[in-house]
Amino acid sequence: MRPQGAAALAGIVAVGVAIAVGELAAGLVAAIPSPVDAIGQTLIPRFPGSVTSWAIDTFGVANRAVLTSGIVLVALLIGAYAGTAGRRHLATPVLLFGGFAALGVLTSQGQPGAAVVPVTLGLGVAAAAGLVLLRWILARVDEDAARALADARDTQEPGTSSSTAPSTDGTVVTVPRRTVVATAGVAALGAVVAGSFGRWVLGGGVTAEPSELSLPRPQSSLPPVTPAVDASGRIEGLSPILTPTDRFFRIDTALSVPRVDPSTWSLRVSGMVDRPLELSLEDLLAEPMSEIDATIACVSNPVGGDLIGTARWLGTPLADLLDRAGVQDAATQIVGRSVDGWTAGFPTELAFDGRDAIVAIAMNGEPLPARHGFPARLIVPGLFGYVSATKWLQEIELTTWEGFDAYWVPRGWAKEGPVKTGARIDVPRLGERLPAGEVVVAGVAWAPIRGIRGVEVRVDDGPFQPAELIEPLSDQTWVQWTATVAVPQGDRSLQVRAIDGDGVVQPQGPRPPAPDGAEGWHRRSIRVGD
Ligand SMILES: Nc1nc2c(c(=O)[nH]1)N[C@H]1C(S)=C(S)[C@@H](COP(=O)(O)O)O[C@H]1N2
Ligand SMILES: [Mo]
Repeated sequence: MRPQGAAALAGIVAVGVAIAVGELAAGLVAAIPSPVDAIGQTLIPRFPGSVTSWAIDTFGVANRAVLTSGIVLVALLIGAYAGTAGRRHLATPVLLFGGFAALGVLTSQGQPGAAVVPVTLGLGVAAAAGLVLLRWILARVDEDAARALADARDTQEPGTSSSTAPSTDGTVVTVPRRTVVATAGVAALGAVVAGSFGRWVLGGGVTAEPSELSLPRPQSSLPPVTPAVDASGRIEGLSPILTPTDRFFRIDTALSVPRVDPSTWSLRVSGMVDRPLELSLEDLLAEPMSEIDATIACVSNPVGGDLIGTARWLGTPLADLLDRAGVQDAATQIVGRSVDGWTAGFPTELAFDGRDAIVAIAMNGEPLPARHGFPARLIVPGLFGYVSATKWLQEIELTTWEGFDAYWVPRGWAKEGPVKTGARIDVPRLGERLPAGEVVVAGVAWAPIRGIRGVEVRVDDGPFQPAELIEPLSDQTWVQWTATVAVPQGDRSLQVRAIDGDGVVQPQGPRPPAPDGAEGWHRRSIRVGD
């Protein structure tokens, strides 16, 4: 291996180690946000809306991972440069590593819960670890190169011309691979293990706070979900009527899950109200609680997609809090603001029109997990998440409709986000081979808060036939449906459409998710017979 190559490798590994130490520190110390995420979070709002939308369309839920990988990749490339430059002058890597640490410290200051001293210490240690490792490997590389050069001079006898002898300008001097590769390998492995552990913790792997909370009882409880109201026990592959929390979709702009300290957290009701409120978590838990079943959906959910789920939420009615604060007549918009500065807004009247809008503190009988907004979030049945479902809620601000555009609006998404009527085929599964004859088709359909009046299925482009509806939990939730249809042999497709509670047939579309939600009748290809 040539010394320059070895030096570049050393630089890459050293940056990897520095990043890993930074992520590990972030995982272990709540006041240190992930440096990689901090840089990413600072970049995101600076991207034009078209770039953000493109990234979400192209990479879907993975867009976060793509951004963080990109940042790490660029850092590793700069590391390769730092390594080669560092053979001559250690000043270059010192500047680059120091610069990265400084960038991490600066960008972290916009992150929730960040404290300057721990961040500076953590990133200082991370940069120092990388530099010490780099210096050590570079010293070995130079020693080995010098020795190889000396050996080459000794063995080169006068008058012989050996094709294997290295030239004295050093260009083909080789370094014993073992030292560099072994050190680099061990360091890289350590970096991967430490970095992954840090990321795992940041991703919500350890969430001590939520489980410690004891939940208040609702004023009246909903009946338990029995097999009679959940057909998923009978039909394999059908979505359960309540989505288990660990299978619930997650969508947000947070690169790492905000970890809120329940002892210092508070919720404000502010803006155009006569009596602004501020509630600690204890205060909030003491409010009257209601239990509601509601389906929430993401505007980015494609036809047939799974960015939709139903949970039994526990929370205090939004209307009660607002009445207490005294909403002024001119306040036409309710804006939810999260601890990480994200916002969502919807018309004030929707908190008072009879739907069960709540400040939720629990889902499916457990305190909200960190991923889903611990300690509190808004749930407004019938509205897409991006206009309503603020997680890690910190402030409910009353303002005017014209006076404020929430996070996704300037990025090209519609200002109003009612959930569109939709239906999805869960069974049979994609590409499933089935015996000829009668085929059981099943799935879910939703039109919160209008409810579902009917669901119809058809084979290929044949006539639509009515499906059977399982008794819904409420008009705010999806319904399960099943149908048994005769399917002739061959490559076939099944298609579904829903009819909402007002009797309106779901539009055929197709339309993409942007700017206000996808439209289309979900179709599934199957193979029947041999
Ligand atoms: N703080 C915060 N809350 C947020 C978001 C976000 O980016 N930040 N995304 C919203 C969007 S777009 C959706 S679809 C829902 C998803 O909720 P879930 O992740 O609990 O399923 O959260 C909403 N709440
Ligand atoms: Mo969303």
